[in-house]
Amino acid sequence: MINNKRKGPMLLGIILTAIVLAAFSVNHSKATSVAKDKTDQLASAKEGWTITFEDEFGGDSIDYTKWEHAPEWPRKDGYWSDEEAFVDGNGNLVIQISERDGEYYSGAVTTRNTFNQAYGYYEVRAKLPTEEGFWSAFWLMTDGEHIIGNEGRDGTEIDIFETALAYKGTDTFNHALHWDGYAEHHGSAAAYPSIPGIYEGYHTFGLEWNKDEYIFYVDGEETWRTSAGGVSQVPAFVQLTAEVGSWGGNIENANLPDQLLVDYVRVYERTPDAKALLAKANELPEENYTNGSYFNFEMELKRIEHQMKKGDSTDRELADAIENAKQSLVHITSNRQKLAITRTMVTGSNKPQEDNPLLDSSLSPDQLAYLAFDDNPETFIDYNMADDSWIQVDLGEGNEQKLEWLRVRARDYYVDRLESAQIVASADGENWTELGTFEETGDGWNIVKSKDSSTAYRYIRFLGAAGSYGNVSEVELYPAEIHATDKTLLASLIDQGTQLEMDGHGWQVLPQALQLAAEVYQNSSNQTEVDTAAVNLQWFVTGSLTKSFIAESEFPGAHGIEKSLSNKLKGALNAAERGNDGAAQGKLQAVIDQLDALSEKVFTLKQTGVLKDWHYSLMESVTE
Ligand SMILES: [Ca+2]
Ligand SMILES: [Ca+2]
Repeated sequence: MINNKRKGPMLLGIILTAIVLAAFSVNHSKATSVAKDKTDQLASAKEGWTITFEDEFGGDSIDYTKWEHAPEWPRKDGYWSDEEAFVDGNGNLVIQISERDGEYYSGAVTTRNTFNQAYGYYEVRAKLPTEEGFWSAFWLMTDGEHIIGNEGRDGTEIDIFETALAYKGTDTFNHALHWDGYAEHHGSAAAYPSIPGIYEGYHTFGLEWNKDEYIFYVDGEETWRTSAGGVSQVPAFVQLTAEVGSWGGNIENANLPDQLLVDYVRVYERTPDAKALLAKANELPEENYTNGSYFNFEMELKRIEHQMKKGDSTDRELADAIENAKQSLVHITSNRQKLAITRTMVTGSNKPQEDNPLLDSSLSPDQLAYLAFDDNPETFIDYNMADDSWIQVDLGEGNEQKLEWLRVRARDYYVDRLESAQIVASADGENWTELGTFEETGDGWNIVKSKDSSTAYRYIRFLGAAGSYGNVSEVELYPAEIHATDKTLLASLIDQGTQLEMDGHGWQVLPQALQLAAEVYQNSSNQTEVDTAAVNLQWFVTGSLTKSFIAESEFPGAHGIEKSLSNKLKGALNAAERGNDGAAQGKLQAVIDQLDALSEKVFTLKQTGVLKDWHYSLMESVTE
């Protein structure tokens, strides 16, 4: 994320300048670009949005941490040239069009290697050039524009403004979208607003790009709203360019040089609602994930919640942390074996295929249906209309299965088309029972637990949602029977404990506790035994973590307290070894209380928030 943070005194100067200038600003907004530049800096805050990129083009050089020149090479009827893009020292980027020795040159800058973003709000304030034979543009581009298929969802050229029609003396310019390359499969859409005075003075051109549509603005007024191409889902870079070509008229008629003057470029993203995201993450059902991954996930959510309460993190930082925590979850199906589905088990309803450049049109309905079971997420089903469509698996007589988990993957870029898709099952191929419906779908695997894992079924069907195209790239079915013991939490704690021991931070009793846990890990396939061993080890790992933090704090009484706690832990460990009875639990709880009190004491002495934060999440995890 690029964010040009300004220092306090400078900001104060800007505010004072703004107040002084306010009285003159109405009719003199472009009288001096220094004044214009500084007043605008106050406007970059935008309610509900967070700025992710901005350049006010102050200073005496292009900021090359933000921009680079587009490569110098022939571009249509001219050349892109580094010389023709520069800042004017008055707060403007200049994209110039020049003639030198009978050749035409124009400027072009890009954020290709410095800044890319999907979605958001993009705004430029600029004074447009008016001469003939070229056009200037503020546009977003991605290499994905050239990928044929998926319309513009996998990449679209988004032209926020282009000025090719300036030379006609009209007030018309254009917004445009291009996708699927520029040749045979080229798709495009455009709008040609006419705004009196658009080629005089400075104007703002804005684009809101969200998951559903593009909304274009000029001077704050909406000028075009469209979802043409299906709306790009991939990050794009920002470009300011001019290029020579006959679309803009005859360059020989131009008085050159001419210039596009750019006052600023600002890019925002919607400020994420970290609080709502955290609440949603907390609702993820524990039983769907491995114990180990869910334990670490919960710890991380508690840490994030505490960080949120402290109030010194941005919503973006919190939202990213929540997303990372979710990504670390391991679904329980990763411990299971999916049903093996072979080609001959699969049949498909006789629905015509969509005419899609990504699909082999010679596939029979059954071959098409098998694309959902070929272990390749890039192959998918695409019907003209999915209503009443199905793909069926016949497991065969005597091979009926009880199913517990159902997983589906959407076709890339079309996750919403999977919403309301269903999996149903039947013993006789005639009477069908719903096993699950995919209500909300997203990228990657969408998983539902079967509503009936106690009945063995021979026939399973995937039903495309009515009104959709049946787009599904993979279907996986997981039987109820295969149920491996989940040792991921115990493994994770053994790893943590071993690391503490290796780093010399462990309690004296930690090796003993690790040995006990390792024996259970190796020998037991009883889930209760494994979980109990994990809970016990967790407390010793926690105690050892506390020890390492005492050493760091250089707390004078630490060693005495450590010794006392170590003895208590030893007693608790012995009790735990004798069996997981109430007395052992009670002793361990007493140790936890001691750790808690110790932490408070050290915290008071150190007067540092770091210690408290660290301990907050630690204690919550062990006392619950
Ligand atoms: Ca495409
Ligand atoms: Ca596939």
